[in-house]
Amino acid sequence: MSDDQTAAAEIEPAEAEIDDGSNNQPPGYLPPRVWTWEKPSGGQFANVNRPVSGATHEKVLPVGRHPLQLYSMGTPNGVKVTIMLEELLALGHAGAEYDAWMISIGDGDQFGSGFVAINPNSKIPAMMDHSADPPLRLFESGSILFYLAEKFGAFLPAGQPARAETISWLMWQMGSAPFVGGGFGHFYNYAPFKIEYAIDRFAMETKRQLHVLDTHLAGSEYIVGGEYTIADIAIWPWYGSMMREAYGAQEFLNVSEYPNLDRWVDLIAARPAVQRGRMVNRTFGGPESQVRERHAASDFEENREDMVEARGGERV
Ligand SMILES: N[C@@H](CCC(=O)N[C@@H](CS)C(=O)NCC(=O)O)C(=O)O
Repeated sequence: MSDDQTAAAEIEPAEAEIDDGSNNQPPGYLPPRVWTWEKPSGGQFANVNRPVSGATHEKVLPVGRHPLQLYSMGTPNGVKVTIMLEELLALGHAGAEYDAWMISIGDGDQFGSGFVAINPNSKIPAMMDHSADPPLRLFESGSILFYLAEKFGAFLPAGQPARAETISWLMWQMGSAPFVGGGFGHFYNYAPFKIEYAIDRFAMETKRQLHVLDTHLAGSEYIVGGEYTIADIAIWPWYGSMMREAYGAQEFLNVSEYPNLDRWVDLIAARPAVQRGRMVNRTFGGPESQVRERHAASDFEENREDMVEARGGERV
């Protein structure tokens, strides 16, 4: 069989398995010839999911005083960028000062016209660099990390093979985590009911990925040898949270099987810039762990959510 034939065979519909639909979920369900958007899909986020792209409303985004303007939320994808910015500032790169504005994805802020103009894909994080002429837009967390690493010459090794290895792991993270969040997390936690087939499929893949990292980290202090890079910064928010608290699934996934990954999760978590970065644009956890918007380093001392709440909502 040629490669083309193999590929064609792999995308043939599995007709034998769907025949009369009696084994399907719900029983009797058969996919129509043409899918149409007739009802919300159910589950968390159903209110914001649509089968089309583009803006749903006019909304001009605020612009602060720093060159870098981040529009984001403290999810794992958002936290990658705030950790990177805090790390750059900790290294002394004053040009990495930034304003971090809240985009509340549960409220549909990602579909405002100003946000869509920066990211046509309507997902956080998105960023503008106003120090470029004309100002430059950035979307996709991996691309933002890569851009910042090149701009400041930091956290991306200059020489080979370390540079290639860093980019390989960065791309691994970008390609792999959707199976964890959009796959496992969705069906284990957010779906309106539990589907064994879906949970089995994505638990299998999530554990496989955790094992990839655990095996690699058995022989490597950081993701790329002895050097902390954007590969660590990209991987830690997703896989660190899978090891610690995400979806309340740690026992289910038996994460104690991954001691090398466990060591690395603590190693990264101990970094002060990581601790600051994960607080930015955060909307969950205790109010003392949240800095909803960040416009200056002093926000960590003055505008934590517990302090803002104590002042009746006033930021200083
Ligand atoms: N590949 C993208 C994924 C971004 C992404 O999925 N962002 C989520 C939050 S973690 C989002 O904005 N969801 C809103 C939506 O889907 O409407 C990246 O890494 O930047």
